[in-house]
Amino acid sequence: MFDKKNVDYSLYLVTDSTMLPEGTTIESQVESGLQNGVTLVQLREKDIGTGDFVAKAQRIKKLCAQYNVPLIINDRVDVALAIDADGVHVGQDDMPVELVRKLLGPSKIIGWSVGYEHEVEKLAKWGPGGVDYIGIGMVFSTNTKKNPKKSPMGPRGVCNILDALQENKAIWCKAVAIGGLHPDNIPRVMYQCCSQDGLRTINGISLVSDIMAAKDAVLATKRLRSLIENRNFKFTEGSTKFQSLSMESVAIQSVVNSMKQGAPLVHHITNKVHQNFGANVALALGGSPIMSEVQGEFHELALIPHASLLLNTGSVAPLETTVAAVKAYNEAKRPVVLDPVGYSASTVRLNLNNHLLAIGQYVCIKGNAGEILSLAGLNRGKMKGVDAGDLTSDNDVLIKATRRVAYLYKTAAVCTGETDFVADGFISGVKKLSETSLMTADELPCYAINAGPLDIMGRITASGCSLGTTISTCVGGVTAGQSILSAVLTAVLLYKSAGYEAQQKCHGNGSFQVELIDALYRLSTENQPSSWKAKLSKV
Ligand code: TPS
Repeated sequence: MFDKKNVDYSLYLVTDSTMLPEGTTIESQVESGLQNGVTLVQLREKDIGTGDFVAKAQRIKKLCAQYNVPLIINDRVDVALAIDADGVHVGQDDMPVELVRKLLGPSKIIGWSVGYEHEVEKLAKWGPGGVDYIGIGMVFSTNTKKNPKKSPMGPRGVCNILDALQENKAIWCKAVAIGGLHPDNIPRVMYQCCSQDGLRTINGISLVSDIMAAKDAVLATKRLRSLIENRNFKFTEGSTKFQSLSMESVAIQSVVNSMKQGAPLVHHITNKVHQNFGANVALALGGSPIMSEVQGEFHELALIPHASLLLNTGSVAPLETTVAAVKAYNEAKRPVVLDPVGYSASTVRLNLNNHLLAIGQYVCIKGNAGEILSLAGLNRGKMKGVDAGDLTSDNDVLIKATRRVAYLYKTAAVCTGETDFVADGFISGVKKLSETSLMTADELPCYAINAGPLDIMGRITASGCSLGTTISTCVGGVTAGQSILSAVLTAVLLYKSAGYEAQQKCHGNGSFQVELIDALYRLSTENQPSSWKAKLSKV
């Protein structure tokens, strides 16, 4: 008899005999998994008679025993008891957990499907005698579950559940993620999913189709196992390690040099108002702008050296187009900058932006105060106890929100305003299952960039969007080993300094636009950051 405290949840296979490829059986697929690194098995059979279920369970139990791997039965407590399985997994609508425990006794494993924080509150009340682990999901959409009642939660949803486990002190309860998990998204899920106190990550990856529907389940399992062992999630050629960047630092000059030399292709998917101005900003910086929504060419564009993608959701391009673009650039390990314009201004925008946040990894997420507050979940509507004053002008709240966005999406978060804030979320990326993060959300390094009031910026169109262009051009130029965060900070400093210069020289809104482009050209060409007006300080 195994000890349930020592169960290895890292690669948890859930079966389904309706998707087996020709020439395979449930036994052959499970055995291929067991031989190559599956650490836990759940027998899940939906349309099958009790007799057949028990017979199958006995065969699978024998197999699992050969590899010293526990066997969990889905839903059917009677079958689990009949074959003396190691545990039962139940969903929210199945037999209540208290009854399952009563029937199984204290030493068996009980797993529960969880999608909401209030479910975690419930399991915390039951204590260690209740649920042993939860299956958090669905993370992404899946064809495996018929008529799913929940919509995909994305890594952020998993983070919320991990937070709830911490807040409710359910320390004994292990957690696996499930739903639409495949090699193209597992490393990112492992990288992003962590509670905000840094202390809890997922303990395992649980999946059905990636192994059960695999023509070669040996290869599929080996690939999964190696992703789980690998602690380096590489989503950009640039380095996500960052030391420091002072105004005198050569780091800024080297970022600008790389940008000029690399002449990055800056692929914009952006709103119509921004397209022309953004293209001119990219050109002034030495970049090569392209405004393409032609899905067929995304992969080709992403493979061009120094290509970067700026995704500005202001004009709400078709979901399919934006998703394809993010996937192409993520796959090519080229940087993607997200500007979630009007993040939650309407349901359509909220859904689109949340979908993009769930399916991709961004080197930078840039927004104004309102957008960053909403992304962080700190906007007034949701924040308890705050009913007066304008949060968008409360710097302490904005800094907290910027750090939280950086932490949630493991990105460089930029919050724009009279003072811009930049938080480094890369540092909090989780390296491996069950490992804790280096930092809490509130401890993330955060920087303030200021050049005094630049009111005129708000009086021309697309000035905020063009900071996105500047960031994309800077990060596109980054060479291997150069830091992404240096590039983001450099872009913010450069853009603000150019804004200051243009404000001094212009005669009104019209000439400000022209002067801004001239200033971006001049400051980046001269490359003397010590003379830039915008100053950086650590907060
Ligand atoms: C550990 N569940 C949620 S999504 C899904 C299932 C079966 C389908 C995933 O398929 N957590 C655990 N066991 C369960 N049975 C569930 C949750 C329920 P695919 O990997 O093919 O997307």
